[in-house]
Amino acid sequence: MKRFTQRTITLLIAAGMGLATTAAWSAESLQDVLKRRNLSQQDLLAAAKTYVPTGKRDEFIAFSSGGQSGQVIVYGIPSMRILKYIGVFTPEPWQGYGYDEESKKVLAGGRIDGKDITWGDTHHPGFSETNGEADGQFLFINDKANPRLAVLDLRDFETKQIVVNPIMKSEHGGAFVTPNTDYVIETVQYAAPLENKKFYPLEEFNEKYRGGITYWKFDRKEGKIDPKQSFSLELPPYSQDLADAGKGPSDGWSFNNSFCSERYVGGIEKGRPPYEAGCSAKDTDYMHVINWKRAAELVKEGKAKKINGHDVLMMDTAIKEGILFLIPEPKSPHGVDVTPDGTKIVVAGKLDTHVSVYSFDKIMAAIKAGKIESKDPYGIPVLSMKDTLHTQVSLGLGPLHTQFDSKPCVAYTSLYVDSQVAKWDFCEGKVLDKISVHYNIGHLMTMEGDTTKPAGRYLVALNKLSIDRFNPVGPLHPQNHQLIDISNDKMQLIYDMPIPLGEPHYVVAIDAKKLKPGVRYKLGTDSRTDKPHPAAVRAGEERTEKKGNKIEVFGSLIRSHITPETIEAEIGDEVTIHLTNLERAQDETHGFTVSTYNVHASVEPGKTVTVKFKADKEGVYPYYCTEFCSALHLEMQGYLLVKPKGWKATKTTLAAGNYTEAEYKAIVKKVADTQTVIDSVVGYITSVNYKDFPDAVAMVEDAFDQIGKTKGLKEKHEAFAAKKDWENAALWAEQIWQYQVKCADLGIRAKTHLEQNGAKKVK
Ligand code: K7E
Ligand code: CUA
Repeated sequence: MKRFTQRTITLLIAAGMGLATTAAWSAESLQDVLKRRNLSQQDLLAAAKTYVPTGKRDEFIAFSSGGQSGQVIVYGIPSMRILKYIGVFTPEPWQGYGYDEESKKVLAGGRIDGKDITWGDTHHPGFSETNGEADGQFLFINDKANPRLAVLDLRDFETKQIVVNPIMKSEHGGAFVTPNTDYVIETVQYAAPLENKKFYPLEEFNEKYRGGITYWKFDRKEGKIDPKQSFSLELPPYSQDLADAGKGPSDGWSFNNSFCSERYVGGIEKGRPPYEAGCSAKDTDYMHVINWKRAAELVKEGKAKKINGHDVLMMDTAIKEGILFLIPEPKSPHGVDVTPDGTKIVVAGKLDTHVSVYSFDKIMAAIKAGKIESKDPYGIPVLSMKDTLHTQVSLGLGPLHTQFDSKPCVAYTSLYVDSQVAKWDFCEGKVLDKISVHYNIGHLMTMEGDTTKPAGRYLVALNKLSIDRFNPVGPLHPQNHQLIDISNDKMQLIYDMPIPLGEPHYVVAIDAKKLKPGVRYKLGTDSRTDKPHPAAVRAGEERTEKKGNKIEVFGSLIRSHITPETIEAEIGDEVTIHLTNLERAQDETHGFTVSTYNVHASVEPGKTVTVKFKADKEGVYPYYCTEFCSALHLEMQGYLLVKPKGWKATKTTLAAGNYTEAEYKAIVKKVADTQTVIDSVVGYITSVNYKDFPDAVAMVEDAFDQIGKTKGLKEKHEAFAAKKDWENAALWAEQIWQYQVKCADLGIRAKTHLEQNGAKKVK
């Protein structure tokens, strides 16, 4: 401990004085390295395109589905460095997600039939949009297994809401956003009865099982989905798959594909041919074309039926009102993507080499002219492919998903079977380039590639198999996100990134400049509701209340101290601990846990968090801060004492330490030395225009806050010294140093921040 503090002070002094040792530069040349590591010129080019030097940042930020992990993975492009995992459908301990009361409420929104579901099969993240462009405010993501949708706020990258689909038993097509985020679209995957907990035998599949599409109303001001204003359309039991919202001229319409429109029900154990055979027998399935704007009006006019308390427009109504049409599409399609200008819809038929490009104008013309080719078994009008197709292009085997370039008419489609990306022209209908990926690509993604203004530059191939690409880690392999440079005519593969957290079906990326996340909360915020936390405290307001067998702690966290330092309970008490992080400095997060009580909180600057448990075991349980927040982090501790019923104290004094005069004097000297450091840092800060830098101002405020706490302590330790009470003298002097260290740490960080951001001298 002694040596540590000596070292700390040396470091502080060195940093404060701006002394730094220069590392000796490596003598190895670039040529040497190329040879030693067996790298080609091509490798070097790829490295130059992806390497983000230390201290520099990425151009785009990607939000990837975390697949079966039920989370979202955030990474930078082109470096492919992982920045964060965000807990969404699954508890995530680092963020306290599912271990503190506020986030438990979010997860509880995802309960189904009163039961917790602690995982999710996330597939499709989607950004909120303004006029068809990604606006960087919100992210939505679906859970295919348990039909749910989550809302993430990109101001703090936290999950704020989970909603359960009221009529679906599984979904796939979500989350697709309308151009101004009025609605988030979700579609059924596997048909089932729409009424909850209702059994019908598979023999009644055609009559009683249904598909559907839900339009979740998003309230941007509240940052939440409003289930009451949301509605669905009943659809035939044709495994509806992915969807996309129209944009520009096609705004107000949505498109989704389907497979197994054969409505085949397997049963190989009863001697019937299996699902795969029955579900791909026909040459075509159906694209669904829906006028959602009109549908929303019809719901307002009271034309919907309530199913499970939710507004559902039945097929009959949709047909009668002329808002639902089908168009044949090559069999077992997967992706459906509207072009950035909103004039065309691209569908890829997994079991067909073609992508089909439909013209929105032609679709509208056919509807207007009443050119109905046939009706499906439910009476839905079917338009003909011939009347509505713009072009078909043969790209290769297993086309799945399509994304767009910043260059007009240029699209990229993944070829699952061929393990390739095809670059092609959807206006002219011709292939432009192809590149091999490793292996079996599912989705692909270009920067802001499903908006009205794709940014081009990079493409990420999300490959299902990585086989031999990475160091082996057992039979379960990571997947491979491969980065491809698309800024030139020829595509170039430039990076392999293993994804170690489930199968990420899809990812979206946004220009990093569009994201404006905060670095601190307004003091006392409940981050999950974005409202003031009722149990927040300011410094000095901390208290513990006991009512009957309920103990409620209103505590605080600040370097390097938890208030209170002890919590005393009797066995069986219900303990609620609210903690407010009083810090304002950037990245000064404290964590909190109590030994063996399975609670954890991440308390970022300004946040208030609650943990709750029943003290059902007698004993002594340390609690501590779980983030290495400061030099005295390990000392950020306390005890929960759970006493047996009716326990009485017999000893009332704590053990005394043996401090000498020499030790006291050494501490006083240390305090004086540290003050010199602080004075020099303060001298620098006040010599520049630090007030123009809000982050620096916040740190300086925090620093003064800390040093302000030393008031009166000098008199105190000197009074004890006069009485030769060396223990109290030494410890009160030491407490001054504690505050000084925190003050100096903040000051030095403010200084560094100012230097790095070009602060100027003022007179
Ligand atoms: Cu795997 Cu979009 Cu769910 Cu295609 S999906 S690959
Ligand atoms: Cu706070 Cu460690």
